[in-house]
Amino acid sequence: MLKRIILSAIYIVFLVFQPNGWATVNDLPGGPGKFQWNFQTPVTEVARMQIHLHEVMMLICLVIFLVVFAVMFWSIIHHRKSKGHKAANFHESVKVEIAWTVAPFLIVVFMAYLATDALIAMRDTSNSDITVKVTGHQWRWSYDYLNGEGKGIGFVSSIDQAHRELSNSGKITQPIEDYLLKVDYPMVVPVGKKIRILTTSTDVIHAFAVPSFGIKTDAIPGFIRDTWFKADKTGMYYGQCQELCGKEHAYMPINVKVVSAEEYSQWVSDELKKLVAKQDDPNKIWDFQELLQKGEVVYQTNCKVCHTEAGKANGEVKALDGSNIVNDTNNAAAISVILNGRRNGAMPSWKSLKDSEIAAVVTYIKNNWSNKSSKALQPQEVRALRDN
Ligand code: HEC
Ligand SMILES: [Cu+2]
Repeated sequence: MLKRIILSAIYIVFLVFQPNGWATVNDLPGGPGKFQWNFQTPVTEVARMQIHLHEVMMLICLVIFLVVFAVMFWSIIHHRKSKGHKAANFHESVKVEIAWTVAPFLIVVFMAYLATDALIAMRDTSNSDITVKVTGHQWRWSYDYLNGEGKGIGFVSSIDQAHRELSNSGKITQPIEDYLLKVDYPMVVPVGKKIRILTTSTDVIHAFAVPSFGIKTDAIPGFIRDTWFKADKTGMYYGQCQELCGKEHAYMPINVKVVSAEEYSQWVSDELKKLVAKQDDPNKIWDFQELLQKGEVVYQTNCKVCHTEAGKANGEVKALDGSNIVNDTNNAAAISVILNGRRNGAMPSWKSLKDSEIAAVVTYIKNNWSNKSSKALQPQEVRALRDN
């Protein structure tokens, strides 16, 4: 009853202040629910341990709360002045001081004792079946499968562009189940296998978190940290970056698809086939139209966030439209800005893109808006400028 009243009140607040926002979500199996009050449904042993621990701790807090307030109110009522009570005088009572030091100490030690199993389980990344390196970038995640049958698979996972645009427009008329949680390439893992995650970052601190797995680990540039999970149910699970990392922080969701062992093998073989197909023939000469088309896709997914659709200046981001570097007849300047980044990563390094992707995006920015070079730039030119 009380819950209903409070929920209705929250609905009304949402209705008044966010006429579109409240219609944008629905309960999501394996993810957050609408007006969810408690943790997301756990699908790992660690997540269940954490929730259990949380409940026990809350109970301990509740008991302490009740005892302290009972004593307090009882004292206030029974020792009040109007009853003519004379205050007892026990300043610097050694007994009381020992009691209020020892009692909390014992309570804290007891709580630590309860938490030990869960903490050890969370940190134990040994004997994993699969290791995946997860790298945070402003503002997307990339995944690299380091061992097992999927070894060699690697991809960048970005928020669904349609969702991202809807968020800006604010014009959402019907609920979208995985609103702002959908990505182009979810991380895929087999059910019931211990997955070790290594986290790191290429720019600022991000945090990789999936609540239903009970994991949250910072991704720190220059450091590698690890965590693990073993999902015991197939399905789609969601998380978000949980360390404020800049303007698009709210738009770097995490989507883990847990599948059966057979489906995983199938996915791996499909991905490996795609990898082979994607491996560009380094000597291929691309034609202009092909590069423009590919370049537009690369630009939309990687560059548009900062450089805008129109290629105009955007705060500290320099305009590409009319830029001297971009229009320089020598391509090396533009390629090396893209390969190496600028100003400590304000313009990120795009070394992780393939030669053909960089060649395509440079061709695209050299021939879009008012820029016109009408010349195709080949992947070899990029290869030649890589320092490795
Ligand atoms: C995180 C934001 C961000 C993203 C994403 C980004 N850039 Fe930049 N870019 C910048 C900033 C900031 C500068 C200006 C750096 C400076 O002050 O020298 C810049 C500068 C450049 C320049 C040099 C322009 C000039 O005239 O000096 C080029 C070329 C460029 N970016 C291309 C790209 C391409 C291609 C992509 C996509 C693959 C991309 N950028 C993605 C932020 C970004
Ligand atoms: Cu982040």
